[in-house]
Parts: sequence; structure tokens; C-alpha cells
Amino acid sequence: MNKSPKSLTSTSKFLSLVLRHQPEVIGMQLDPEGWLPIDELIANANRKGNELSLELLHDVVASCEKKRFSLSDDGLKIRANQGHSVPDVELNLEPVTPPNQLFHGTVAAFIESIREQGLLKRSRNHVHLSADIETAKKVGARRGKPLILTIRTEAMHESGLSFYLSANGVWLTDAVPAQFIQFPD
Ligand code: HQG
Repeated sequence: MNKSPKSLTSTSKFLSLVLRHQPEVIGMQLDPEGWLPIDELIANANRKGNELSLELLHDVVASCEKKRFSLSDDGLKIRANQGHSVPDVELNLEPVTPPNQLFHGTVAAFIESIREQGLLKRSRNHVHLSADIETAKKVGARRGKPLILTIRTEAMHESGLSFYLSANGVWLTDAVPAQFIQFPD
């Protein structure tokens, strides 16, 4: 089997598509917590021409730097740790107290609208925040020259808004009102 970095990357992208956004491309539906049975996932992927084996799937899960995917304790199911746009996926994460501040990487084109509306989840199920500036820079750099917003999460939490920490260390919340955002000069 070909386990080149390229096949790991393309399989990771395929799994992100199926487990976060469009399970219907292989005729499947995520369970309420976002899981798919691995045996059915592999069978359906291959049936639709996306070559996938248990070994390749395990390699992708293990080698993914951002730890995008988790296996269930019994090893029979897989889900994405965050990033979903499939509606009604409930990861059942416990609300947790965030650090005093978190960061969000974005680009200049969005700043005016973020000043007016705050951070919105848009196509995803949560707003994604990073614990460190370096990660936020990488997130923003996907779209252009990154601009880093500092989120006053302690004040937000004190005002009653909830935060969740995904299994791969991404901070999630429903929305960030503009009053809690510190913009770069
Ligand atoms: C922007 C990657 C205008 C927001 C990353 C962002 C992350 C607004 C974009 C994960 C806005 C949404 C998520 C408003 C937010 N007006 N623009 N009111 N509110 N935005 O991709 O945070 O590699 O849905 O700034 O590492 O960029 O896929 O969110 O630019 O963790 O695993 O709207 O995706 O992870 O974009 O990235 P996204 P994101 P993976």
C-alpha cells in the first residue's frame, strides 16, 4: 500500500470532508455525537472510489499533527475533534473555564465586519479560538496576511458565556461579542 505523505494528506482531507462537512458524499450520516462506524466508513469510501484501509486510517489518525480525529475507546468508531459544519452534531464537551485570554487569527478583509458583529461561527458549529499566538497566526495565514485578535475570555466567561476545549486543544465558543475583542493597532 502507498503510504506516502501525499496519500496521508489526501486521506486526511477526505476524512475531514466526511467527518466534518459532508458525510453524504459516501452516503452516510454522522451519529448525534459526530461518530461514524469505521468498517462502514471504509466500505462506503471504497465503493465511491476513495481508496481507504484500516491501516491507512490509523496512520492518518496517528500522524496528524493537529490531532484532528479521535477513535472511540473500543476502536470501532471515528470522529473529527472539531471544525464541523454538519448541523446538529453535539460533541458533548463539558464547559470549562478558559485562560484569561485566547487568540483568533483572521485577515484584514474581515476586520470591519468583526468590529460590527463580533466573531460569528459562520459555516461551522463554533467560533474557534487558539491558546497561543503562533497557532492563531497559522489559522489566519490560511487566508492571507494574518491579523491576531486577542479575546478577553476571562471577562466573557464572567459574563456567563461558555467555553469548550476540543480533544485536540482548540477552544470553542458560540460567538464572541465585539466588546470582548482587542483589535491590533
Ligand atoms: C471570520 C482550521 C467577518 C473568521 C483552523 C474566519 C481552525 C468573520 C472566518 C479551524 C466574522 C471563518 C477554524 C464576522 C468570523 N465578519 N468575518 N463577523 N466572524 N469571521 O475556517 O477560525 O486545519 O470557519 O475570522 O486551524 O478560520 O481545518 O474558521 O477567518 O482551528 O483542522 O470568518 O479550521 O483547522 O473561517 O478556522 P473558519 P477559522 P483545520
